[in-house]
Amino acid sequence: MPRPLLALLLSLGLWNAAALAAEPTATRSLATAYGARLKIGAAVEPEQLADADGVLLARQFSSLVAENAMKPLRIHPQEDRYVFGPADALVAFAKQHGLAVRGHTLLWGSHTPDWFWQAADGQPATREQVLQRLKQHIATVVGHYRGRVYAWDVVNEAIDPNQSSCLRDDRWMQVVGPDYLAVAFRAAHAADPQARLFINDFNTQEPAKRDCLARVVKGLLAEGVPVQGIGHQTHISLYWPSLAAIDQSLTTFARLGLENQITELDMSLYQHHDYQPPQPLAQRLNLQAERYRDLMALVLAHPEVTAVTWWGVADDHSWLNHQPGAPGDDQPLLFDRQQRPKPAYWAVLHLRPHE
Ligand code: 9MR
Repeated sequence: MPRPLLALLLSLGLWNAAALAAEPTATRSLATAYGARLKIGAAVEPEQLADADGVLLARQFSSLVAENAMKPLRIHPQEDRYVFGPADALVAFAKQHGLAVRGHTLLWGSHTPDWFWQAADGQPATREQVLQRLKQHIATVVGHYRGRVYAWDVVNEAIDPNQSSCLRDDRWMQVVGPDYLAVAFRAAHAADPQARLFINDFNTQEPAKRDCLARVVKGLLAEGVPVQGIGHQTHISLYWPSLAAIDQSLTTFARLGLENQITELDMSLYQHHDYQPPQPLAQRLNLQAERYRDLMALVLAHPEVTAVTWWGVADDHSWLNHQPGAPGDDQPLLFDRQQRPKPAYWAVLHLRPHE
């Protein structure tokens, strides 16, 4: 279908009906449409693999990430106990269906298990003890998935533009200091030299945060720390932020010679903490399609972007529906609660014609 015609259908709100009539999803997929240009991923919990979301994941996507199963609290709940089973199930599913795997995450300050900070005698753990545990944790987890996880979010949500250091004032900073980042990246690289290593954060398009992130990463690169890319979470809404801000952020990191990935994409149909949207639902679903199309066009104009991962498979399972105060009926992804393609799906699919 020619682009102008599609644009017209979109603007008339007829995209979904027209596209659905034209082609069944069973024969088209995001994975084939985006082929070698971009990995198209989704976050998933092990329990979803056996249900309709699992079928859709295998059919439409070329990559997956564990929504929670690889986080330190889940995979390493006690110093002498690793729980690999649930994450192993995701990796086995990926292998069975030919999907790549992103690893999320090796270090997330506010989500570090308590045992990291405690010595055996009940006293606080020393700096050396904490660093030793960090190295052990990363060596074990990255080693376990060596060759099977192609990219890791080594450090998640460390940046805080309100701190002079640009780093969040959490226990890692208080007990270890800024060196924890370099230690984490070096440990991950040693455990799997082929894995692509990312620093991952939200609101990377906000100028102050973007500039802080750039400063921290430049510092790491100057020390020879193996950081290959920036993970831009991209939890956005219909109304915020501007795509120009996202463009500027991608450009900032591309100029540093880094790879960019969109790692946790979703687009709320609500404004932040405002659940009285100005437009009716059908109109917002079409606006969502247009904005997803424009975002993907922007991504395609950035050759250093190598993957786009949605933070969920379909609207039946999204963290946005479990936020305090949220009505629980948000629809931020490409497929609806019955795994049917939404206008946003067709917009994203047709932007990249089958190769
Ligand atoms: O979607 C995840 C939710 O199920 C968890 O309860 C929560 C805490 O572990 O994390 C959510 O995922 C987050 C991701 O790991 C990091 N960026 C923000 C995501 C949404 O909160």
